[in-house]
Amino acid sequence: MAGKPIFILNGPNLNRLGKREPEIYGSTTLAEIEAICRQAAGEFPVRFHQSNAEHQLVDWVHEAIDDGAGILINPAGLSFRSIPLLDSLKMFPGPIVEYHISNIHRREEIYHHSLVSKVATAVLAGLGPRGYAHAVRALIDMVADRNG
Ligand code: DHK
Repeated sequence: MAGKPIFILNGPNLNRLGKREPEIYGSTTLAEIEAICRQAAGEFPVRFHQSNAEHQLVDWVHEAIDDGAGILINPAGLSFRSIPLLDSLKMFPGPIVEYHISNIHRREEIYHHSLVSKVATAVLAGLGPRGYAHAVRALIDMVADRNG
C-alpha cells in the first residue's frame, strides 16, 4: 500500500507562471513545476494543487491533516495576510516547507513578513522555479527523519 502523500500547495496567481512577471518568476509554467516536483519526489506519492481561493487551500490543508505526510506550500500572496491559512497549518502534525520562487526579503516591504513562516518547519526563497525540487527533497528527508 502506498504511504501518505506529500501535499504541494500553490496559492493565488501561480497558475499564471510562465507569463506572470517573468523577470521575477521566470518563464517556467506551473505544469512544468509540477513535473519538476514529481521528478524530485521519485516514488514518493504527491498531491499537487493550485488555487486562487483561500478557502480551497485551507480545505487541502485539512485533507493533509487527515492524510498527508508533509506539506510544501507556496502560499503566494496569502503568505502575508491569511489568518485562516495560518490557523489550518497550525493543525498539521507533520513537517511544513514554505517555498517562494523569488527572494521575498529582497522585494517590496509588503512581501517581507510571511505569517506562514511562523508555523513552517523550514523556509526557502529565491531559488527560482527549479528550487521546488530542493524543497521537495528537503520535505521528504524531514518526513523520513520523523518516521525513523
Ligand atoms: C509568489 C507570489 O505570488 C507573491 O505574492 C509572493 C511568491 C512571492 C514567490 O516568489 O513564489 O510574494
